[in-house]
Amino acid sequence: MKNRPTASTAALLALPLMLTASLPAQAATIVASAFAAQAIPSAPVDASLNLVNGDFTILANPAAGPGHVTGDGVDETTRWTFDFSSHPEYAAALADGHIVEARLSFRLATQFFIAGVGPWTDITFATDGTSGVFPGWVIPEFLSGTLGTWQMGSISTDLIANVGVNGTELFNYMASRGGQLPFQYGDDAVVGFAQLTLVTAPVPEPAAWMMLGLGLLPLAWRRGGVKAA
Ligand SMILES: [Ca+2]
Repeated sequence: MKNRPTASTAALLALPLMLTASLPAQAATIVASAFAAQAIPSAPVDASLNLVNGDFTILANPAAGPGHVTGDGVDETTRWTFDFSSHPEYAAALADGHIVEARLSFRLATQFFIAGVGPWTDITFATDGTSGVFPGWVIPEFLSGTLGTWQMGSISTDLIANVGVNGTELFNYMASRGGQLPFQYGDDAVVGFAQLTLVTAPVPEPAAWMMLGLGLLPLAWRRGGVKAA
């Protein structure tokens, strides 16, 4: 029985070491932004053509039908890429391997209102158009106005907490592209500004859990030994 306090003390002394071993990296915050040349494109183009608007490319939509153009914020898909690679904390974020918060902010302009509200059933998600289709953030109808009159506003959400995006999958998608995170917005607003703030955090490494297991083994053996004696 005398050995018991000694074994417990050893475990207590080892605990901070094991916790330290499970935190090899520190949390980091990285930010990337995309800017439009014009909040409202002054010269829309034929619906068969793309329109490059600063960091945003508004895609052609020939299927939209007669009367449609690219750049009027009606029935069109916008693509851009968030580039985190030059952020000062990018290397620290890479060492973490996991995203715990993904705060996406937009400034949007639309003239497409139904029953006085918009944007109408718009959605945004991370994708390069062929892969990485994450759960989409359905933009709430946060603007009010009348059809044909432009209105502008800003909106923001956390894709992890509120949209259900998996933080490890999002991290892997970005890291595998050298810090580039492609995005898409559709389809009844002009994206004037977009910003994504990623907060990363360390995930416990398998090695740390192994150390934890190995650290407890002698303790269990000792306690068993005491009982047998
Ligand atoms: Ca259009």
